[in-house]
Amino acid sequence: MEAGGDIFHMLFDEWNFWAAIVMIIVLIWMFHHSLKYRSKDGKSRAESCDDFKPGVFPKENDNLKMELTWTIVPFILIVYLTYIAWGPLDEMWSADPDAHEIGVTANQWFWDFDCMADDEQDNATLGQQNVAYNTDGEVICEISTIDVEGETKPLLRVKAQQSYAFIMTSNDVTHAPFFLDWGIKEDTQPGMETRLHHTPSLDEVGSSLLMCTEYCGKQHSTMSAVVEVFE
Ligand SMILES: [Cu+2]
Repeated sequence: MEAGGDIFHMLFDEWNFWAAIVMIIVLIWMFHHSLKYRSKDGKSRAESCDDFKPGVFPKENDNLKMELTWTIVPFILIVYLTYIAWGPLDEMWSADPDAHEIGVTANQWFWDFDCMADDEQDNATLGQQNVAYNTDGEVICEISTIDVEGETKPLLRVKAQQSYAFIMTSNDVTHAPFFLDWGIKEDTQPGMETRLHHTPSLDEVGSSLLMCTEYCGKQHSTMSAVVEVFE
């Protein structure tokens, strides 16, 4: 299974499926009980409550089997949903030694990318690399800019089916790049390195947005970039 997108979408569908099942059971239960236990003779509850004594638990209404059921069944469901939710975390935090590393530095309020090319592969000078090649000489990372509704935004181009590790940090406050179409995000912290892993699939060929999803100041909402996957 591919990292990122697919696994997140499957997880989303499965959570929605179980949420729908739980909702249906709760709604049927609620309407059934509202109708079945309705006061029939028009009396108020206080009048119709048979022998109700304040402060005394009505033991005759107790039902251990039912209490155990509504404790144990949801517990099993929650444990199961928690377990399957670990899958994507494992994918995006995995350490693929063959992944091509891309630097991501967050600033108020823009993104800096770095293709981190090997010096042997291209003779670019030290510092930020705007392009990187694989051993076959194909471009696997390219950085430029793009006009988005009149504003210049960074454009990061990456190759489908190539494994990437994003090595991330921040120059000022906490930010959180969210690769919208890939469904992955992670905080960036000043003075700390965080990582994200993703292998774009052929289904992800095309452009999508990267947005900051940790409020970082007045221009937080404009802190975006375009990520393009090419074949
Ligand atoms: Cu931000």
